[in-house]
Amino acid sequence: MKIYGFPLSPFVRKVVVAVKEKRLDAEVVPSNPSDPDAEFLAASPFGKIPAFRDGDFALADSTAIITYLDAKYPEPALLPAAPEARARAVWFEEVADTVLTPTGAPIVLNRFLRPRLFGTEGDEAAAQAAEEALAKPLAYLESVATGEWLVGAEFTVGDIAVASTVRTLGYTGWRLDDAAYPNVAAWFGRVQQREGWKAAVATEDRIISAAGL
Ligand SMILES: N[C@@H](CCC(=O)N[C@@H](CS)C(=O)NCC(=O)O)C(=O)O
Repeated sequence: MKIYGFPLSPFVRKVVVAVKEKRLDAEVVPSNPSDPDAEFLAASPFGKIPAFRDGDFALADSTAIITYLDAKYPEPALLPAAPEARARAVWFEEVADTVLTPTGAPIVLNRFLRPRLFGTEGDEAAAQAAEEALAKPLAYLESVATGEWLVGAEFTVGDIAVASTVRTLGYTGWRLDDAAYPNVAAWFGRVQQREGWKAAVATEDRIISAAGL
């Protein structure tokens, strides 16, 4: 199994965590959308990360890849069986992918990618505005993160996606305000204690340090 991408991306990390939660083995192949090679492009026709290969089967997009993984390797399930829980898991994945990540993206771009990777100056005003805009999705998550996991008793793709975005923001120096968001902070603490998460972070740390970041 191969995962193409760079685990600084919350979308790539989602797949790495899902693989580790399922106790599967995958090689993470560092792949750069700005300098794609043929093997990566064969799995990701639009050059986006993550991409994935399992034998002859290749696919891109974190949601599509995790859908495949959960169907092919069902234990432990990341998409619950009960209709309500399954839909809520996908909802939280969407909150992460389409609200939290894009809202926080100017922080990542202007406080990490531009100054650390691209060697250009970040737009601090844009980062500051994004930090303020994060209050709305964080307040929402605070109001619902009252159980063990976001959907309740089951750890799901929704937990993976939201936690993955929080971790990427951490690369910029941004920190979750524990006093303002105690439920989210306690939930994130529980995610970080999971063996699958810890294994994914260990893989990530190796890749980031090999890249000199
Ligand atoms: N919906 C996609 C989003 C993937 C995505 O936007 N990845 C970004 C990195 S975080 C990317 O590849 N950007 C480069 C590009 O769009 O060329 C997923 O869930 O995998």
